[in-house]
Parts: sequence; C-alpha cells; structure tokens
Amino acid sequence: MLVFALAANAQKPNVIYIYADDLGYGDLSCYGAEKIKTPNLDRLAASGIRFTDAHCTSATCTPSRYALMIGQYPWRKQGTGVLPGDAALIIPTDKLTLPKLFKTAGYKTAIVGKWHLGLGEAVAKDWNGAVKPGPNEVGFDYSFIFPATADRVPTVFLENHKVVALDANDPIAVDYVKKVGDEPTGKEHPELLKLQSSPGQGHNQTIVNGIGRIGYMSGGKMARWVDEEVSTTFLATAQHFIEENKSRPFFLYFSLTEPHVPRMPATRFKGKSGLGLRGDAILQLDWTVGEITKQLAALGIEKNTLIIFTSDNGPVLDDGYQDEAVTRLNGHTPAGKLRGGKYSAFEGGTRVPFILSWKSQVKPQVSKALVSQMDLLASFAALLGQKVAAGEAPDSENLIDALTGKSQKGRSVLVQQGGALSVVKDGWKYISPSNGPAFMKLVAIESGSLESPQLYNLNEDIAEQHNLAVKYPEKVKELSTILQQIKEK
Ligand code: NG6
Ligand code: CA
Repeated sequence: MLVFALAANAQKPNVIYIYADDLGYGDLSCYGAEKIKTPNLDRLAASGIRFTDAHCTSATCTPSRYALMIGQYPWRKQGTGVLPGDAALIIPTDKLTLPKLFKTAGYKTAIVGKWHLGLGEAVAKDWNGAVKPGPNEVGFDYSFIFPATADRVPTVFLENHKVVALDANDPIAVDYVKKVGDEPTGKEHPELLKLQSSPGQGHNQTIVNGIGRIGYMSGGKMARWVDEEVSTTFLATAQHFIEENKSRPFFLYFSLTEPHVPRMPATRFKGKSGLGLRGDAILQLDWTVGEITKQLAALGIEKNTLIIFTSDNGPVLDDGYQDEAVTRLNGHTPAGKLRGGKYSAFEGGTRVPFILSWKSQVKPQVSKALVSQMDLLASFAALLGQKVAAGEAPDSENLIDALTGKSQKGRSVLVQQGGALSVVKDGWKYISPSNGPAFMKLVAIESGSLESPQLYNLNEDIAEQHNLAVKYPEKVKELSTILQQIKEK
C-alpha cells in the first residue's frame, strides 16, 4: 500500500476546508445540475479531484461537524444532535481535534463562519462577557463565527470570545424556552416579516432583520447581523486571515451559511438564479469560492494550497420559510439521482459534493473512492507525519492516498446516520429498521425509516429503489452484524 506523506523538508501545503451548509449532491453543475451554473466550483473540480462517493457522517449539521472535528462517529455520544443557539460546547477540550493537529504541525489555524457545536460551559451564559470555551479552546488560533445556524438566535458574530460590535448599554439576553424582552415576535406580528415562516415549522420567535428566528433574544441591537451581509462578512474575514498568513502554512475552516435557511443572500444575487432564493444563495456560494481562488492566485500561493469543498448534510427545500425554493424549483434536482435529502437515511442525506484541489500535487480526476469527512483527521496526520495517540480519533481512517488521487481505494465500511443508522460495504447498503414516518411531511423528504430491514445494491441502484432485503437475507445478516460490531467498538 502506498502511503503518501510529505518529506520532512517539503513545504507544507496551506489547507482551506470550505464547508457548505445543506448543499446537495445535485446542486452544482459539475455534479450534473442543469438548472443552475456554478462555474467557480466547476473550475475547482476540474483542477482537482471530484469525488462521487464522499460523505458527511450524518444527515444534519451538528453531528457531521462533531465528527469532522474529532474523528469519531457522532452517534457514539449523546447530545450531538442539532443544537439550539444557546447550547454548551460539545467538543471536549482535552481531545485531539482537526485544528489541533494542524497547530501541532506548525500551522496557524482559523475558523470563519458557522460553528454550531455549542459555546461555554452551560446553556446559561453571559453573552456580554468572554464566551468560552469555544473554537479557540479546541484548536483554533483565531475564530470569527456565528454560534449556531442562521435561523437561530443570537444572530450575532463572535470574534474569538467576544460578540462583535456589542454596545455595553444594550446587553444581550438569549432564551430558548421563554420570551425575553418586549420585541414583537414573528408569531404575534407576521406583518412585520419580509420572509414568512412555513406553517408548522416554528421560525416565528424573535424577529431580526425582518425574519422570524428560532429562539428569543433581546438587546444587542447594534450587534445583530444583516443577513444580506453575513456571507460577504465571512469572506472578507477569511481573506484577511489568508493575506496575513500567506507566508506560513495555515489551516482555514471556512464554514459557509449557504444554502441553509433563511436564504437571504446579498441583494445583488436576489432573483439571479431563477430558482428562488435557494438558487440565488448557491450562486453567492459559488462566487465566494471564486473570490478565494482568485485571491490565492493573486498571492501566488494557489499551487501549494489544498482546498477541500464539501457540505455538512444533504439538501432540503422547505426548511422553515416560504422562500420559493419549492415553487420555483423549475425541475432542479438538489440531490441529483439520489433518494432522500437532509434528515434522511437514504443516500441523499449524507452523500455530498466533495472536491479536492491541490495543484502542485494532485492530478485532475474523478474518484469513486468511499470517503468520509471524519477521515480527514487521520489522513492529514499521515500527510504531515503527525502521530494520532491511541484513543484519539477512533473512527477516522487514513485515506490520504485516496484523497490525493494516488489510489481509488477508500474505506471498506462506512456507517451513515440519517434518522436510522445504515452501513455500506462493497456497494451494498443496509438500513437498520426504525420506527417513525417514512415521509417527513413538513420538509417533504423520505426519511428512509422502515420497520423492517432495507438492503440496496448501490452499484446497480444508486437511487435505492429496490429493497433486496427479502431476497438476500444472508447479506442483511452480514451487514447488520457488522453494524452491531462497529457500534460496540
Ligand atoms: C431544524 C429546523 C431547520 C434547521 C435544522 C438545522 C425546525 C422545524 N427546523 O430543527 O430549520 O434549522 O434544524 O439545520 O425547527 S442544520 O443544517 O444546522 O442541521
Ligand atoms: Ca447543515
């Protein structure tokens, strides 16, 4: 087996991990989308490797990000589901993390963008002081984040430990149980909204920038973001970090908010895609990636910068707001040929775009290797000659050869987390039996839940149309046993 590692005296690559939020397997033109054009990402893909079987660990955000950070299946730990905006930090501060690995290897590390892994020691916390522990305590030298999701309060940025532009005379209070302050909510005053929430999906508590949010906040009026500026704020901050660190190796976790709800891109993108605000947000995302690659070229560091672009879970259309994602879809297929989407145990939940470009080392190609974002920790450790101590990153596999296109061999086994857990091996996928509705009405996505086992042959049936469980009971037994063994590990 080859194991690609940098020579001791070789120049270390800069690494930029760009994480889209809820972008589907079929949302980019390089992955087959015909109703939307993403030229910057297409160029990135053409310059490197486009993976066709790459996965986030889970069909929602928090667990996927948890696994990326510490190289462990998130379902091994309680409390790794979608977090409210006031949750405490769920990443242990004494564990090896992806940014710590880079730090030990001599990198300057930063996160810019969505965090969604909790902040502070407890739910109750003072947003007006130093909010910690958080990203800086788990390995990032610099952080510029929003705490949870764009649809959750507090709708503010934090730079390192502090809320940006906070006025001491207007302190912030946050509550997810009861209303704080006396501002009108989306529920009480829908006429104040510029984007209506979807019936039955909440998103109707505190109103910020004409949009009802999940959760209540008061104060911090100066500090509240304007949705149309969020993405460009992250871009400018990311570019500043790149500029400042152009002469040494850096690791940037650039965590975008597109196309998660509320989709409210900069005004110049509104109406541009013809697919409603979701499509417009994807155009903004593509433009953002283009701005980064342009900057790298201008600084003369594009050849030795390794860029990974991927997504934290599959796509959803109506995720809480009436933003025309459904009504103006125009035949676009966000999950491509895959069944299901966000929240789902079907492939649409966790199989996501994954592009890796590293011009000085990696030849353009398409790779079918089965890879997980959780594997980046062990893989970068191998590349950089770093040790992973026993007990750290237990589920992360060293796939550096597959990731750099030296081999097409990825993982032999992968567990996927939709609602139910699935296991994939040699192109066979077993979805464990689970209760719960097969169709999630509010978001109009098939959950993949069924009370009996499901078995699909992904090599012949990527759309998971033919449940072969009854036909191949031996296969079901083999895979359910493997899943059980991994769970008990
Ligand atoms: C769901 C929200 C959805 C979105 C999601 C998290 C409701 C009804 N829906 O609970 O709008 O915020 O959580 O998305 O509240 S994620 O990409 O961060 O996982
Ligand atoms: Ca997400």
